[in-house]
Amino acid sequence: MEPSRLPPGQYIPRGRPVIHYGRVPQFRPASWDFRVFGATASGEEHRFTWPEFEGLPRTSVLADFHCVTKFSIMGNEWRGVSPATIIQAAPPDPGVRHVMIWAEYGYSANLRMSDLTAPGTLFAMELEDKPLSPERGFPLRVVVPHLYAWKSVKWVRAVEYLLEDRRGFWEERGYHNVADPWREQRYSYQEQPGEGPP
Ligand SMILES: Nc1nc2c(c(=O)[nH]1)N[C@H]1C(S)=C(S)[C@@H](COP(=O)(O)O)O[C@H]1N2
Ligand SMILES: [Mo]
Repeated sequence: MEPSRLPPGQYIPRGRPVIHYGRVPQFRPASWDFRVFGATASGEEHRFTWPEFEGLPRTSVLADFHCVTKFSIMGNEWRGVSPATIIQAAPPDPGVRHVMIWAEYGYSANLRMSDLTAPGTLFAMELEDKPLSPERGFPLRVVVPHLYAWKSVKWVRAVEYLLEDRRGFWEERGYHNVADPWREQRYSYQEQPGEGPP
């Protein structure tokens, strides 16, 4: 039998919901930047302007999308910049095991370094061959298809390399630090020792 592509407790909705906390930010290309900061190997922050970021090589990912509110959207084609490209331009200190992804208005989500470098993870600029729409994260969002979608940060502006794990926006508000949909890691009370910051 084929293994199911739908994680436990998920369903396929009609249409494609848009979900976020707060307002859709304006994109201002002249002041937009993408920063890599925290525990970089050099100790320096690395900053991309919009023309620099837009010029980076792109790659495609075909992936499913699982929201903790239980809907899943199957087979999305994202296109954008591989995290490997960013990590190569601004390498982390060898002790870095975790990152914080930062968006406009201070939204954030933490990831293990291994989630950032996982094959499906992408800094996406396009969905289904079109630029992201404003409400889906234009001009840039993260997609982390193997984790619940609150980790797929829209309107992303920075990556912070962490020497110790720290909770992001929803992880501080009762959601699971790891967020693997196949293990139904929805809430922080389910965390096992070692799955979250002490
Ligand atoms: N910046 C930002 N990114 C965010 C959110 C948010 O509130 N702010 N919500 C997350 C949640 S909970 C989900 S389910 C997905 C929804 O993505 P979609 O609107 O493309 O369906 O975006 C995620 N990324
Ligand atoms: Mo969500």
